[in-house]
Amino acid sequence: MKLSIAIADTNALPNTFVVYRGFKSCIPKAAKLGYEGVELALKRADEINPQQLQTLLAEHQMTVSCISTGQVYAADNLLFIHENEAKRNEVKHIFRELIDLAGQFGQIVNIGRVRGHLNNHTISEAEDLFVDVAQDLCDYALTREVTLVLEPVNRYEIDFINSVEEGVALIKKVNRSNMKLMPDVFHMNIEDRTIGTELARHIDFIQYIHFADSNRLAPGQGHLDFSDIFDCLFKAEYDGWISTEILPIPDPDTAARQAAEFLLPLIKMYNQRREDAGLVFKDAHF
Ligand code: LER
Ligand code: MN
Repeated sequence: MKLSIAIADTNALPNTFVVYRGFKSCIPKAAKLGYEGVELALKRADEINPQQLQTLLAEHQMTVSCISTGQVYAADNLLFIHENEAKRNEVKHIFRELIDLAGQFGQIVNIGRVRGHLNNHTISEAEDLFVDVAQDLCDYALTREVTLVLEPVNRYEIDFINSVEEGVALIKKVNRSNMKLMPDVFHMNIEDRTIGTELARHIDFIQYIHFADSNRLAPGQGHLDFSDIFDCLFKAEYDGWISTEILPIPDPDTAARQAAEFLLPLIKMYNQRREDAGLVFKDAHF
């Protein structure tokens, strides 16, 4: 298990859920705090200069854990289940470019709120539209060895795919080996019956996890039971990324430091426990 942190470009919209803004200034800061990965929160692939990013990552011994796409939704209201076919094609085009970038960096692209709102669709119409776009993109992503991960998001932000159970049911409908789940424990605290047990129950679908506390502050600043979450993940043999996606409160540097100070010792213990149990080389998520 490794720890990552979400970072967006300096010009990201105010409602972008990231701790840090600015790759050049924040990747070094995150590395110094002990993070091993950076989740690139992007609107378009051309926000990244691959050569420059490669140099920056190498210099600070960091890797990209994932490319997340909240801004594709927030900036242009582009949705997988948009009723207008031209808009759906536009989102596919943007995602193909992000998938190309992920082929070089991280091999994972998330689908958060960009899946869309129900609006006038019935659930079954929305699912059909989603499956169609997701299958098309998964087939493209397979050629780049990239996995798409669907993130259930709580009901106050979106009305389509709120719980882990709903996410898994839709992933089964997409029926592609590179379509997986990205649970976020902040959303699970609102939508799911339990957190740890539910993660363990669906472990075969889980490729990546977002961590924040109950109030979306750094883990340790709210009332989620992280020792139970780690325990359940251990028993389920999870060995992927944990990514810190928290509010930059009281300020980005403090929030990032609080999360690292709380999570890194727990992750160290977790990895030691895995090694003691002879599990370390079992999984190849990284
Ligand atoms: C994004 O990862 C997230 O958790 C949502 O609440 C916003 O897109
Ligand atoms: Mn999230």
